[in-house]
Amino acid sequence: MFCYQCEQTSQGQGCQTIGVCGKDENTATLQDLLIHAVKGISQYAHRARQLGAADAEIDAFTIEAIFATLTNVNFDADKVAELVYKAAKVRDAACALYNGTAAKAGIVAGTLSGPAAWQPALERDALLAQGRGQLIPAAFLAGNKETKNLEELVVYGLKGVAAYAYHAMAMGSSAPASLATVHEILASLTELHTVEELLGLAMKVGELNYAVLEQLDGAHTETFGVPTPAQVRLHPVAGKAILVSGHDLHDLYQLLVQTEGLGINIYTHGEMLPAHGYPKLKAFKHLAGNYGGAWIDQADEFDKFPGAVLMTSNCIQQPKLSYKARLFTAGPVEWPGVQHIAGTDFAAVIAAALEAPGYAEDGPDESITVGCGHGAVLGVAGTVIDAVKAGALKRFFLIGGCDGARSGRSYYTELAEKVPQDCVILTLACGKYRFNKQDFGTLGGLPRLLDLGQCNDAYSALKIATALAGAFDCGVNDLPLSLVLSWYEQKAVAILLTLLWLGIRNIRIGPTLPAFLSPAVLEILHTNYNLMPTTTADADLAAMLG
Ligand code: FSO
Ligand code: SF4
Repeated sequence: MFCYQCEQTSQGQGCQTIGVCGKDENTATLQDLLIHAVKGISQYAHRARQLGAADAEIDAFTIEAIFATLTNVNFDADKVAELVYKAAKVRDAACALYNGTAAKAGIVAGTLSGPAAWQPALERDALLAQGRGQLIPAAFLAGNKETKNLEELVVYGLKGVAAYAYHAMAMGSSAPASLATVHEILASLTELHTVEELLGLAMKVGELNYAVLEQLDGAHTETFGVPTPAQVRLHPVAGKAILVSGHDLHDLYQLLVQTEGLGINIYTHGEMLPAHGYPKLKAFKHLAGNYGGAWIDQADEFDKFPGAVLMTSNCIQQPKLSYKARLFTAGPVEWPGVQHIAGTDFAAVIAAALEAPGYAEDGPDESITVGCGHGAVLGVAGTVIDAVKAGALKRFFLIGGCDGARSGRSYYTELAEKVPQDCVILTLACGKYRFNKQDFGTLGGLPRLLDLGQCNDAYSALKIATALAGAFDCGVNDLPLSLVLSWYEQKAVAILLTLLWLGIRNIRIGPTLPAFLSPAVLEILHTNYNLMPTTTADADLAAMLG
Protein backbone atom coordinates (compact mmCIF):
# COMPACT_ATOMS: atom_id res chain seq x y z
CA MET A 1 0.00 0.00 0.00
CA PHE A 2 0.97 3.60 -0.30
CA CYS A 3 -1.19 6.34 1.17
CA TYR A 4 -0.24 9.92 1.93
CA GLN A 5 -3.66 11.53 1.81
CA CYS A 6 -3.90 12.74 5.41
CA GLU A 7 -1.85 14.78 7.84
CA GLN A 8 -0.89 11.86 10.04
CA THR A 9 0.70 9.92 7.16
CA SER A 10 3.60 7.86 8.43
CA GLN A 11 6.62 10.10 9.08
CA GLY A 12 5.36 12.45 6.38
CA GLN A 13 6.43 9.83 3.82
CA GLY A 14 3.26 7.84 3.20
CA CYS A 15 1.85 4.81 5.01
CA GLN A 16 3.27 1.71 3.34
CA THR A 17 2.46 -1.34 5.46
CA ILE A 18 -0.46 -0.27 7.61
CA GLY A 19 -2.04 3.14 8.00
CA VAL A 20 -1.40 5.22 11.08
CA CYS A 21 -5.22 5.45 10.97
CA GLY A 22 -5.44 1.64 11.18
CA LYS A 23 -6.28 1.07 7.50
CA ASP A 24 -4.81 -2.25 6.37
CA GLU A 25 -3.07 -2.97 3.10
CA ASN A 26 -6.02 -4.69 1.42
CA THR A 27 -8.46 -1.92 2.30
CA ALA A 28 -6.04 0.77 1.11
CA THR A 29 -5.41 -1.08 -2.16
CA LEU A 30 -9.11 -1.62 -2.82
CA GLN A 31 -9.83 2.05 -2.08
CA ASP A 32 -7.29 3.04 -4.74
CA LEU A 33 -9.02 0.64 -7.13
CA LEU A 34 -12.40 2.13 -6.19
CA ILE A 35 -11.23 5.62 -7.14
CA HIS A 36 -9.99 4.18 -10.45
CA ALA A 37 -13.38 2.54 -11.04
CA VAL A 38 -15.26 5.73 -10.19
CA LYS A 39 -13.21 7.62 -12.77
CA GLY A 40 -14.61 5.13 -15.31
CA ILE A 41 -18.16 5.96 -14.19
CA SER A 42 -17.41 9.65 -14.60
CA GLN A 43 -15.96 9.21 -18.08
CA TYR A 44 -19.39 8.06 -19.27
CA ALA A 45 -21.52 10.16 -16.89
CA HIS A 46 -19.73 13.32 -18.00
CA ARG A 47 -20.31 12.57 -21.67
CA ALA A 48 -23.94 11.68 -21.01
CA ARG A 49 -24.40 15.00 -19.19
CA GLN A 50 -22.90 16.87 -22.10
CA LEU A 51 -25.79 15.42 -24.09
CA GLY A 52 -28.28 16.46 -21.39
CA ALA A 53 -28.73 13.06 -19.67
CA ALA A 54 -28.17 12.37 -15.98
CA ASP A 55 -29.11 9.61 -13.58
CA ALA A 56 -29.63 10.22 -9.86
CA GLU A 57 -28.56 6.68 -8.88
CA ILE A 58 -25.28 6.99 -10.78
CA ASP A 59 -24.61 10.33 -9.11
CA ALA A 60 -25.50 9.07 -5.62
CA PHE A 61 -23.26 6.03 -5.98
CA THR A 62 -20.37 8.18 -7.22
CA ILE A 63 -20.57 10.33 -4.10
CA GLU A 64 -21.03 7.37 -1.74
CA ALA A 65 -18.06 5.50 -3.25
CA ILE A 66 -15.70 8.47 -3.08
CA PHE A 67 -16.75 9.24 0.52
CA ALA A 68 -15.86 5.64 1.48
CA THR A 69 -12.20 6.35 0.62
CA LEU A 70 -11.71 9.29 3.00
CA THR A 71 -9.48 8.87 6.03
CA ASN A 72 -11.26 7.27 8.98
CA VAL A 73 -14.41 6.26 7.10
CA ASN A 74 -14.44 2.69 5.76
CA PHE A 75 -11.97 0.16 7.17
CA ASP A 76 -13.80 -2.95 5.92
CA ALA A 77 -11.98 -4.52 2.96
CA ASP A 78 -14.97 -6.76 2.09
CA LYS A 79 -17.31 -3.77 1.96
CA VAL A 80 -14.85 -1.78 -0.18
CA ALA A 81 -14.56 -4.78 -2.54
CA GLU A 82 -18.38 -4.80 -2.81
CA LEU A 83 -18.25 -1.12 -3.74
CA VAL A 84 -15.61 -1.88 -6.42
CA TYR A 85 -17.87 -4.51 -8.04
CA LYS A 86 -20.84 -2.21 -7.79
CA ALA A 87 -18.79 0.56 -9.39
CA ALA A 88 -18.23 -1.63 -12.45
CA LYS A 89 -22.00 -2.18 -12.72
CA VAL A 90 -22.75 1.52 -12.26
CA ARG A 91 -20.10 2.31 -14.87
CA ASP A 92 -21.94 -0.04 -17.27
CA ALA A 93 -25.19 1.79 -16.50
CA ALA A 94 -23.47 5.13 -17.21
CA CYS A 95 -22.13 3.67 -20.47
CA ALA A 96 -25.65 2.56 -21.46
CA LEU A 97 -27.01 6.01 -20.57
CA TYR A 98 -24.39 7.68 -22.73
CA ASN A 99 -24.79 5.30 -25.66
CA GLY A 100 -28.59 5.47 -25.55
CA THR A 101 -28.61 9.28 -25.35
CA ALA A 102 -26.08 9.55 -28.16
CA ALA A 103 -28.11 7.18 -30.35
CA LYS A 104 -31.28 9.21 -29.79
CA ALA A 105 -29.38 12.35 -30.75
CA GLY A 106 -27.99 10.67 -33.87
CA ILE A 107 -24.43 10.95 -32.53
CA VAL A 108 -21.89 8.15 -32.86
CA ALA A 109 -20.74 7.35 -29.31
CA GLY A 110 -16.97 6.96 -29.15
CA THR A 111 -15.27 3.99 -27.49
CA LEU A 112 -13.64 5.01 -24.26
CA SER A 113 -10.49 3.54 -22.77
CA GLY A 114 -8.77 3.61 -19.36
CA PRO A 115 -11.01 3.19 -16.31
CA ALA A 116 -14.06 3.22 -18.62
CA ALA A 117 -12.92 -0.08 -20.14
CA TRP A 118 -11.62 -1.72 -16.95
CA GLN A 119 -13.19 -5.00 -15.77
CA PRO A 120 -12.89 -6.17 -12.15
CA ALA A 121 -11.12 -9.49 -11.55
CA LEU A 122 -13.35 -12.17 -10.04
CA GLU A 123 -10.92 -13.48 -7.42
CA ARG A 124 -9.85 -11.31 -4.46
CA ASP A 125 -6.10 -11.82 -5.07
CA ALA A 126 -6.46 -10.77 -8.70
CA LEU A 127 -8.62 -7.81 -7.66
CA LEU A 128 -5.92 -6.74 -5.22
CA ALA A 129 -3.33 -7.07 -7.99
CA GLN A 130 -5.47 -4.71 -10.07
CA GLY A 131 -5.58 -2.35 -7.12
CA ARG A 132 -1.80 -2.45 -6.73
CA GLY A 133 -1.60 -1.34 -10.34
CA GLN A 134 -3.46 1.82 -9.31
CA LEU A 135 -1.25 2.56 -6.32
CA ILE A 136 0.23 6.01 -6.17
CA PRO A 137 3.90 4.84 -6.49
CA ALA A 138 2.87 2.86 -9.59
CA ALA A 139 1.31 6.05 -10.94
CA PHE A 140 4.49 7.98 -10.20
CA LEU A 141 6.58 5.40 -12.04
CA ALA A 142 4.33 5.78 -15.05
CA GLY A 143 4.52 9.56 -15.15
CA ASN A 144 5.81 12.86 -13.91
CA LYS A 145 6.02 13.13 -10.11
CA GLU A 146 5.04 16.80 -10.07
CA THR A 147 1.84 16.25 -12.02
CA LYS A 148 0.98 13.04 -10.13
CA ASN A 149 1.18 14.93 -6.82
CA LEU A 150 -1.17 17.53 -8.24
CA GLU A 151 -3.56 14.87 -9.55
CA GLU A 152 -3.72 13.53 -6.01
CA LEU A 153 -4.38 17.05 -4.68
CA VAL A 154 -7.37 17.26 -7.04
CA VAL A 155 -8.61 13.78 -6.04
CA TYR A 156 -8.29 14.58 -2.32
CA GLY A 157 -10.15 17.85 -2.81
CA LEU A 158 -12.90 15.91 -4.59
CA LYS A 159 -13.03 13.45 -1.70
CA GLY A 160 -13.81 16.36 0.60
CA VAL A 161 -16.45 17.64 -1.82
CA ALA A 162 -18.00 14.16 -1.91
CA ALA A 163 -18.32 14.13 1.88
CA TYR A 164 -20.16 17.45 1.87
CA ALA A 165 -22.29 16.43 -1.12
CA TYR A 166 -23.19 13.16 0.63
CA HIS A 167 -24.50 15.06 3.65
CA ALA A 168 -26.42 17.49 1.43
CA MET A 169 -28.00 14.60 -0.47
CA ALA A 170 -28.85 12.84 2.81
CA MET A 171 -30.80 16.00 3.68
CA GLY A 172 -32.79 15.56 0.48
CA SER A 173 -30.85 17.96 -1.73
CA SER A 174 -30.19 16.95 -5.28
CA ALA A 175 -27.09 18.49 -6.74
CA PRO A 176 -27.24 18.24 -10.53
CA ALA A 177 -24.91 21.17 -11.25
CA SER A 178 -22.37 20.10 -8.66
CA LEU A 179 -22.45 16.48 -9.73
CA ALA A 180 -21.82 17.45 -13.34
CA THR A 181 -18.59 19.13 -12.23
CA VAL A 182 -17.55 16.13 -10.11
CA HIS A 183 -17.88 13.87 -13.19
CA GLU A 184 -16.18 16.42 -15.42
CA ILE A 185 -13.13 16.70 -13.14
CA LEU A 186 -12.84 12.96 -12.53
CA ALA A 187 -13.15 12.22 -16.24
CA SER A 188 -10.52 14.85 -16.94
CA LEU A 189 -8.12 13.09 -14.56
CA THR A 190 -8.01 10.09 -16.93
CA GLU A 191 -6.00 12.28 -19.30
CA LEU A 192 -2.52 13.73 -18.87
CA HIS A 193 -2.26 17.39 -17.90
CA THR A 194 0.38 20.04 -17.36
CA VAL A 195 1.08 21.53 -13.93
CA GLU A 196 -0.86 24.67 -14.92
CA GLU A 197 -3.87 22.66 -16.07
CA LEU A 198 -3.90 20.66 -12.85
CA LEU A 199 -3.69 23.82 -10.75
CA GLY A 200 -6.69 25.02 -12.76
CA LEU A 201 -8.53 21.78 -11.95
CA ALA A 202 -7.65 22.25 -8.26
CA MET A 203 -9.24 25.74 -8.36
CA LYS A 204 -12.25 24.21 -10.05
CA VAL A 205 -12.56 21.82 -7.11
CA GLY A 206 -12.41 24.84 -4.78
CA GLU A 207 -15.21 26.54 -6.70
CA LEU A 208 -17.26 23.35 -6.75
CA ASN A 209 -16.76 22.92 -3.03
CA TYR A 210 -18.07 26.43 -2.36
CA ALA A 211 -21.29 25.58 -4.22
CA VAL A 212 -21.67 22.27 -2.36
CA LEU A 213 -21.02 23.89 1.04
CA GLU A 214 -23.61 26.55 0.23
CA GLN A 215 -26.09 23.85 -0.71
CA LEU A 216 -25.38 21.91 2.49
CA ASP A 217 -25.83 25.05 4.58
CA GLY A 218 -29.16 25.69 2.84
CA ALA A 219 -30.29 22.09 3.38
CA HIS A 220 -29.46 22.24 7.10
CA THR A 221 -31.05 25.61 7.77
CA GLU A 222 -34.17 24.95 5.67
CA THR A 223 -34.74 21.65 7.50
CA PHE A 224 -33.68 22.46 11.05
CA GLY A 225 -33.85 26.26 11.16
CA VAL A 226 -31.12 28.89 11.38
CA PRO A 227 -28.73 28.10 14.26
CA THR A 228 -28.99 30.50 17.17
CA PRO A 229 -26.70 30.75 20.21
CA ALA A 230 -27.51 28.00 22.69
CA GLN A 231 -26.11 26.73 25.95
CA VAL A 232 -25.03 23.10 25.80
CA ARG A 233 -24.68 21.01 28.91
CA LEU A 234 -21.24 19.37 29.19
CA HIS A 235 -22.05 16.67 31.71
CA PRO A 236 -24.58 13.85 31.65
CA VAL A 237 -27.92 13.54 33.36
CA ALA A 238 -29.24 10.37 35.00
CA GLY A 239 -30.78 7.84 32.65
CA LYS A 240 -30.20 5.61 29.61
CA ALA A 241 -27.96 7.12 26.99
CA ILE A 242 -26.97 7.17 23.31
CA LEU A 243 -23.91 9.04 22.05
CA VAL A 244 -23.96 10.28 18.43
CA SER A 245 -20.72 11.17 16.68
CA GLY A 246 -19.75 12.15 13.12
CA HIS A 247 -21.39 14.88 11.05
CA ASP A 248 -24.75 13.60 9.79
CA LEU A 249 -27.50 15.81 11.28
CA HIS A 250 -30.15 13.88 9.34
CA ASP A 251 -29.20 10.67 11.16
CA LEU A 252 -29.26 12.52 14.49
CA TYR A 253 -32.73 13.88 13.74
CA GLN A 254 -34.05 10.42 12.84
CA LEU A 255 -32.62 9.01 16.07
CA LEU A 256 -34.17 11.83 18.11
CA VAL A 257 -37.57 11.08 16.57
CA GLN A 258 -37.22 7.34 17.17
CA THR A 259 -36.19 7.78 20.84
CA GLU A 260 -38.78 10.35 21.82
CA GLY A 261 -40.64 9.26 24.97
CA LEU A 262 -38.42 6.21 25.54
CA GLY A 263 -36.52 7.70 28.48
CA ILE A 264 -33.20 7.66 26.60
CA ASN A 265 -31.03 10.77 26.59
CA ILE A 266 -29.10 11.62 23.43
CA TYR A 267 -25.62 13.17 23.67
CA THR A 268 -23.53 14.70 20.92
CA HIS A 269 -19.88 13.83 20.44
CA GLY A 270 -17.17 15.38 18.27
CA GLU A 271 -18.56 17.16 15.21
CA MET A 272 -22.17 16.65 16.36
CA LEU A 273 -21.82 19.43 18.95
CA PRO A 274 -23.23 22.17 16.63
CA ALA A 275 -26.54 20.26 16.45
CA HIS A 276 -27.55 22.00 19.70
CA GLY A 277 -27.79 25.33 17.86
CA TYR A 278 -30.50 24.25 15.39
CA PRO A 279 -34.03 25.15 16.57
CA LYS A 280 -35.67 21.93 15.35
CA LEU A 281 -32.99 19.75 16.92
CA LYS A 282 -32.69 21.54 20.24
CA ALA A 283 -36.49 21.37 20.57
CA PHE A 284 -36.08 17.69 21.48
CA LYS A 285 -35.93 17.71 25.29
CA HIS A 286 -33.94 14.47 25.34
CA LEU A 287 -31.06 16.00 23.32
CA ALA A 288 -29.38 16.23 26.70
CA GLY A 289 -25.90 17.63 26.05
CA ASN A 290 -22.42 17.16 24.69
CA TYR A 291 -20.05 14.45 25.87
CA GLY A 292 -16.30 14.21 25.31
CA GLY A 293 -14.12 15.95 22.77
CA ALA A 294 -12.71 15.43 19.30
CA TRP A 295 -12.57 12.14 17.39
CA ILE A 296 -9.04 11.34 18.56
CA ASP A 297 -10.25 10.88 22.12
CA GLN A 298 -13.06 8.49 21.22
CA ALA A 299 -11.46 5.22 22.37
CA ASP A 300 -11.30 6.36 26.00
CA GLU A 301 -14.54 8.32 25.83
CA PHE A 302 -16.65 5.58 24.20
CA ASP A 303 -15.15 3.11 26.67
CA LYS A 304 -16.44 5.17 29.59
CA PHE A 305 -19.83 6.01 28.05
CA PRO A 306 -22.50 3.78 29.66
CA GLY A 307 -24.75 3.50 26.62
CA ALA A 308 -24.86 2.85 22.86
CA VAL A 309 -22.68 4.83 20.44
CA LEU A 310 -23.60 5.74 16.86
CA MET A 311 -20.92 6.88 14.36
CA THR A 312 -22.74 8.63 11.52
CA SER A 313 -19.65 9.57 9.50
CA ASN A 314 -15.94 10.15 10.00
CA CYS A 315 -13.82 9.93 12.06
CA ILE A 316 -13.89 6.38 13.43
CA GLN A 317 -10.93 4.77 15.17
CA GLN A 318 -10.21 1.12 15.85
CA PRO A 319 -12.80 0.26 18.51
CA LYS A 320 -11.81 -1.25 21.82
CA LEU A 321 -13.42 -4.59 22.63
CA SER A 322 -14.95 -2.94 25.70
CA TYR A 323 -17.47 -1.01 23.56
CA LYS A 324 -17.37 -2.71 20.14
CA ALA A 325 -20.68 -4.55 20.73
CA ARG A 326 -22.50 -1.31 21.62
CA LEU A 327 -20.92 0.68 18.77
CA PHE A 328 -22.90 1.13 15.53
CA THR A 329 -21.92 2.68 12.21
CA ALA A 330 -24.23 4.33 9.68
CA GLY A 331 -23.91 5.80 6.20
CA PRO A 332 -20.43 5.57 4.69
CA VAL A 333 -18.64 4.46 7.87
CA GLU A 334 -17.78 0.79 8.41
CA TRP A 335 -15.45 -1.17 10.64
CA PRO A 336 -15.14 -4.98 10.41
CA GLY A 337 -17.22 -6.64 13.10
CA VAL A 338 -19.11 -3.47 14.04
CA GLN A 339 -22.86 -3.54 13.41
CA HIS A 340 -23.77 -1.32 10.44
CA ILE A 341 -27.15 0.42 10.12
CA ALA A 342 -27.93 0.47 6.40
CA GLY A 343 -30.73 3.05 6.50
CA THR A 344 -32.11 5.13 9.35
CA ASP A 345 -33.89 2.48 11.41
CA PHE A 346 -32.00 2.75 14.67
CA ALA A 347 -33.92 0.03 16.58
CA ALA A 348 -30.71 -1.94 17.23
CA VAL A 349 -29.00 1.16 18.67
CA ILE A 350 -31.99 1.82 20.91
CA ALA A 351 -32.05 -1.80 22.11
CA ALA A 352 -28.32 -1.61 22.97
CA ALA A 353 -28.89 1.64 24.88
CA LEU A 354 -31.75 0.10 26.88
CA GLU A 355 -29.54 -2.87 27.74
CA ALA A 356 -26.61 -0.70 28.88
CA PRO A 357 -26.63 0.75 32.43
CA GLY A 358 -26.87 4.44 31.50
CA TYR A 359 -25.98 7.16 34.00
CA ALA A 360 -26.96 6.67 37.64
CA GLU A 361 -26.84 10.37 38.53
CA ASP A 362 -26.53 13.86 37.11
CA GLY A 363 -23.08 15.36 36.51
CA PRO A 364 -22.18 19.01 37.28
CA ASP A 365 -24.28 21.69 35.59
CA GLU A 366 -21.66 23.28 33.31
CA SER A 367 -22.25 24.51 29.77
CA ILE A 368 -20.72 26.22 26.72
CA THR A 369 -22.25 28.29 23.92
CA VAL A 370 -22.67 27.01 20.36
CA GLY A 371 -24.83 28.09 17.42
CA CYS A 372 -22.90 31.17 16.25
CA GLY A 373 -23.21 30.47 12.52
CA HIS A 374 -23.52 33.15 9.86
CA GLY A 375 -27.21 33.71 10.64
CA ALA A 376 -26.49 34.58 14.28
CA VAL A 377 -23.27 36.55 13.68
CA LEU A 378 -24.67 38.58 10.79
CA GLY A 379 -27.78 39.17 12.88
CA VAL A 380 -25.56 41.34 15.11
CA ALA A 381 -23.46 42.67 12.23
CA GLY A 382 -24.23 46.28 13.21
CA THR A 383 -22.71 45.77 16.68
CA VAL A 384 -19.67 44.04 15.19
CA ILE A 385 -19.08 46.74 12.56
CA ASP A 386 -19.50 49.55 15.13
CA ALA A 387 -17.01 47.83 17.46
CA VAL A 388 -14.45 47.55 14.65
CA LYS A 389 -14.97 51.17 13.59
CA ALA A 390 -14.63 52.39 17.18
CA GLY A 391 -11.36 50.43 17.53
CA ALA A 392 -12.80 48.28 20.35
CA LEU A 393 -12.58 45.12 18.20
CA LYS A 394 -9.15 45.05 16.59
CA ARG A 395 -8.99 41.77 14.73
CA PHE A 396 -10.78 38.49 14.01
CA PHE A 397 -8.86 35.25 14.23
CA LEU A 398 -10.32 32.23 12.48
CA ILE A 399 -8.69 29.33 14.29
CA GLY A 400 -10.36 26.27 12.90
CA GLY A 401 -10.08 22.92 11.22
CA CYS A 402 -9.59 19.31 12.15
CA ASP A 403 -7.97 17.82 15.17
CA GLY A 404 -5.34 15.10 14.99
CA ALA A 405 -3.03 13.15 17.24
CA ARG A 406 0.29 14.92 16.58
CA SER A 407 1.81 16.78 19.52
CA GLY A 408 2.30 20.01 17.51
CA ARG A 409 -1.44 20.66 17.76
CA SER A 410 -1.05 22.28 21.18
CA TYR A 411 -0.05 25.28 19.00
CA TYR A 412 -3.77 25.98 18.41
CA THR A 413 -4.60 26.00 22.12
CA GLU A 414 -1.69 28.30 22.86
CA LEU A 415 -2.61 30.60 19.98
CA ALA A 416 -6.26 30.90 21.07
CA GLU A 417 -5.20 31.58 24.67
CA LYS A 418 -2.78 34.31 23.57
CA VAL A 419 -5.13 36.15 21.21
CA PRO A 420 -5.41 39.68 22.72
CA GLN A 421 -8.56 40.58 24.65
CA ASP A 422 -9.63 43.14 22.03
CA CYS A 423 -9.89 40.41 19.35
CA VAL A 424 -12.57 37.84 18.57
CA ILE A 425 -11.90 34.18 17.78
CA LEU A 426 -14.05 32.43 15.20
CA THR A 427 -13.78 28.65 15.24
CA LEU A 428 -15.22 25.58 13.57
CA ALA A 429 -14.67 21.82 13.13
CA CYS A 430 -13.24 19.39 15.64
CA GLY A 431 -9.93 21.21 16.21
CA LYS A 432 -11.85 23.61 18.49
CA TYR A 433 -12.05 20.99 21.23
CA ARG A 434 -8.49 22.02 22.09
CA PHE A 435 -9.84 25.27 23.55
CA ASN A 436 -13.64 25.52 23.30
CA LYS A 437 -14.34 24.76 26.93
CA GLN A 438 -12.27 27.69 28.16
CA ASP A 439 -13.92 30.96 29.14
CA PHE A 440 -12.74 33.62 26.68
CA GLY A 441 -15.09 36.26 28.09
CA THR A 442 -16.97 38.84 26.07
CA LEU A 443 -16.15 41.91 24.00
CA GLY A 444 -18.78 44.64 23.69
CA GLY A 445 -21.46 42.15 24.66
CA LEU A 446 -20.29 39.53 22.13
CA PRO A 447 -18.72 36.25 23.22
CA ARG A 448 -15.01 36.42 22.29
CA LEU A 449 -15.17 32.82 21.09
CA LEU A 450 -17.77 32.27 18.37
CA ASP A 451 -18.34 28.61 17.45
CA LEU A 452 -19.50 28.59 13.81
CA GLY A 453 -20.15 24.84 13.76
CA GLN A 454 -18.78 21.75 12.02
CA CYS A 455 -16.16 21.68 9.29
CA ASN A 456 -19.31 21.19 7.16
CA ASP A 457 -20.22 24.77 8.17
CA ALA A 458 -17.12 26.36 6.63
CA TYR A 459 -19.60 28.22 4.43
CA SER A 460 -20.56 30.23 7.53
CA ALA A 461 -17.00 31.54 7.88
CA LEU A 462 -16.90 32.47 4.20
CA LYS A 463 -20.27 34.18 4.39
CA ILE A 464 -19.26 36.21 7.47
CA ALA A 465 -15.95 37.23 5.88
CA THR A 466 -17.56 38.31 2.59
CA ALA A 467 -20.37 40.17 4.43
CA LEU A 468 -17.83 42.07 6.56
CA ALA A 469 -15.79 42.89 3.46
CA GLY A 470 -19.00 44.23 1.87
CA ALA A 471 -19.80 46.33 4.95
CA PHE A 472 -16.30 47.83 5.03
CA ASP A 473 -16.22 48.19 1.25
CA CYS A 474 -12.98 46.26 0.94
CA GLY A 475 -11.76 42.84 -0.10
CA VAL A 476 -11.60 39.89 2.34
CA ASN A 477 -7.79 40.19 2.25
CA ASP A 478 -8.07 43.78 3.54
CA LEU A 479 -10.17 42.84 6.58
CA PRO A 480 -8.61 42.69 10.05
CA LEU A 481 -8.90 38.91 9.79
CA SER A 482 -6.24 36.21 10.19
CA LEU A 483 -6.84 32.60 9.19
CA VAL A 484 -4.99 29.83 10.99
CA LEU A 485 -6.10 26.38 9.90
CA SER A 486 -5.43 22.95 11.29
CA TRP A 487 -5.76 20.26 8.68
CA TYR A 488 -6.11 16.53 9.04
CA GLU A 489 -8.01 14.91 6.20
CA GLN A 490 -9.48 15.54 2.75
CA LYS A 491 -12.39 17.82 3.72
CA ALA A 492 -9.77 20.27 4.91
CA VAL A 493 -8.11 19.98 1.49
CA ALA A 494 -11.42 20.90 -0.19
CA ILE A 495 -11.85 23.90 2.13
CA LEU A 496 -8.30 25.09 1.50
CA LEU A 497 -8.91 24.90 -2.26
CA THR A 498 -12.11 26.94 -1.80
CA LEU A 499 -10.22 29.62 0.14
CA LEU A 500 -7.57 29.76 -2.58
CA TRP A 501 -10.23 29.88 -5.31
CA LEU A 502 -11.74 32.88 -3.48
CA GLY A 503 -8.31 34.51 -3.68
CA ILE A 504 -7.83 34.57 0.10
CA ARG A 505 -4.19 35.20 1.00
CA ASN A 506 -1.97 34.87 4.06
CA ILE A 507 -3.50 31.62 5.34
CA ARG A 508 -1.42 29.76 7.90
CA ILE A 509 -1.75 25.99 7.85
CA GLY A 510 -0.41 23.33 10.19
CA PRO A 511 0.64 21.43 12.12
CA THR A 512 2.55 20.01 9.13
CA LEU A 513 2.22 20.63 5.41
CA PRO A 514 0.52 18.04 3.19
CA ALA A 515 3.00 15.40 1.98
CA PHE A 516 1.36 15.46 -1.47
CA LEU A 517 2.26 19.12 -2.02
CA SER A 518 5.71 19.03 -3.59
CA PRO A 519 8.19 21.87 -2.95
CA ALA A 520 7.52 23.32 -6.40
CA VAL A 521 3.73 23.43 -5.82
CA LEU A 522 4.20 24.88 -2.34
CA GLU A 523 6.37 27.58 -3.87
CA ILE A 524 3.58 28.41 -6.35
CA LEU A 525 1.01 28.57 -3.52
CA HIS A 526 3.33 30.69 -1.42
CA THR A 527 4.03 33.11 -4.26
CA ASN A 528 0.41 33.41 -5.44
CA TYR A 529 -1.42 33.28 -2.09
CA ASN A 530 1.25 33.73 0.58
CA LEU A 531 0.09 30.38 2.00
CA MET A 532 2.48 29.56 4.82
CA PRO A 533 3.08 26.91 7.46
CA THR A 534 2.41 27.65 11.12
CA THR A 535 5.56 28.27 13.19
CA THR A 536 5.16 29.08 16.89
CA ALA A 537 2.10 30.69 18.48
CA ASP A 538 4.15 33.69 19.65
CA ALA A 539 5.88 34.32 16.33
CA ASP A 540 2.72 33.85 14.27
CA LEU A 541 0.67 36.03 16.58
CA ALA A 542 3.26 38.81 16.44
CA ALA A 543 3.27 38.63 12.64
CA MET A 544 -0.54 38.65 12.39
CA LEU A 545 -0.92 41.53 14.81
CA GLY A 546 1.96 43.42 13.24
FE1 FSO B 1 -12.93 16.46 12.36
FE2 FSO B 1 -12.83 14.01 11.30
FE3 FSO B 1 -15.03 17.55 10.69
FE4 FSO B 1 -12.76 15.94 9.57
S1 FSO B 1 -14.19 14.72 12.89
S2 FSO B 1 -11.40 15.50 11.23
S3 FSO B 1 -12.09 17.71 8.54
O1 FSO B 1 -13.46 14.25 9.61
O2 FSO B 1 -14.50 16.49 9.33
O3 FSO B 1 -13.55 18.14 11.67
FE1 SF4 C 1 -1.93 6.80 6.38
FE2 SF4 C 1 -3.68 8.82 6.47
FE3 SF4 C 1 -3.70 7.11 4.45
FE4 SF4 C 1 -4.54 6.35 6.87
S1 SF4 C 1 -5.49 7.87 5.49
S2 SF4 C 1 -3.24 5.16 5.50
S3 SF4 C 1 -3.07 7.47 8.17
S4 SF4 C 1 -2.08 8.55 4.97
